[in-house]
Amino acid sequence: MAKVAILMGSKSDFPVVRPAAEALKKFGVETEVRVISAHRTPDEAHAFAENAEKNGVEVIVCAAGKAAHLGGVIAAYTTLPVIGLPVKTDMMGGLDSLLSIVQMPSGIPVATVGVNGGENAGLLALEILGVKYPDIARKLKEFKASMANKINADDKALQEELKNL
Ligand code: RP5
Repeated sequence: MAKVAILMGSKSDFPVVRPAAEALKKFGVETEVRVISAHRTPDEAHAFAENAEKNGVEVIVCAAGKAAHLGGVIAAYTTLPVIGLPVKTDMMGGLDSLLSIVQMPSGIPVATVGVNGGENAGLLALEILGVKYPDIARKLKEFKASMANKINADDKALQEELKNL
């Protein structure tokens, strides 16, 4: 069974992480969700990253805010794909978190989703897993088709409304 780890720098990040965990659960992916901080528990971050692959983890999502170094630190110790999830802060809507995660030095990539983009972090993890697991790839195709159906239905309904303007 596919396995994803979702790490967050603080329990206060959980509301942002929740949609990622929900997306993965919906697709039947085993998920380990942990509070591990690059700054407050650096030894745990190091150990987690170093052991992740042998513990069966295939993708790691790292949510953090402010000087958000969790994704970068985890990526430094593993070759597993790391997805950064910047958490919104009072500083310019989370620009501090976003830049801390996305502006990695060459050689240590962290695939970064938008600020508070929990669902997209989960979906991106699923797309990575879909390369290996045909069932996940098939479910993603169904998910995209249902989104397209909804947008087409909304467009149709809007055209009807516009006739009465
Ligand atoms: C970061 O600092 C965490 O990821 C969190 O977003 C931010 C604030 O943490 P708390 O002060 O709420 O614990 O490490």
